[in-house]
Amino acid sequence: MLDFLYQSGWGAFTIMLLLQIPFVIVFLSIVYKKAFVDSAPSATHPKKFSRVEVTWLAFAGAVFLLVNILSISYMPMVSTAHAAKSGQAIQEVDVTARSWSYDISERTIEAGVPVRFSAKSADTMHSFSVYHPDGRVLFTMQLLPGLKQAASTIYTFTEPGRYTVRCLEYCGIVHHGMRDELVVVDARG
Ligand SMILES: [Cu+2]
Repeated sequence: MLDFLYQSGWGAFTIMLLLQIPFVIVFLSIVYKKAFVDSAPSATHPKKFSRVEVTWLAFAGAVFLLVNILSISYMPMVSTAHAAKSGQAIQEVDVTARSWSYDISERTIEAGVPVRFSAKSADTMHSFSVYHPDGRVLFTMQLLPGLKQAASTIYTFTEPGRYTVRCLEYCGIVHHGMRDELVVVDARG
């Protein structure tokens, strides 16, 4: 069930639809109420904050903070800084994107070894986006043309497999065909 949700376009579409249903229900019920049940202006007291509102606001604020704090280490710049500081050997991979293919200096990568992807674009805006074999996007780098310094990120693959590379910035008529592959191999094997 969960596999279906993130491995197919229909899964993403279903989730999007489900997320929107509560909003649509609330919206339509308010429209209905103000049109047919009670069309007078709403009686609000801007200076009074009810207990329910304060509780709700505190709850939403706490969830917001918690989610942000817990996910900090997953942010690419933070995990990149950690990997760079760890002193571990880093595998270097250079990427040049052009319409509509990639030059990748090394497509075979060892699992468990941090890889620094240094990527640039030779012509127009592209991206270097890496997908897990099960279809999840692991990270994406936006590649702007004309920059002196390559964009770079460090990522450590943990599972062997075939990882698809795709461009996620619309870059012209064969944008959909702009894909490549990285093969992650078990370091011991
Ligand atoms: Cu593209």
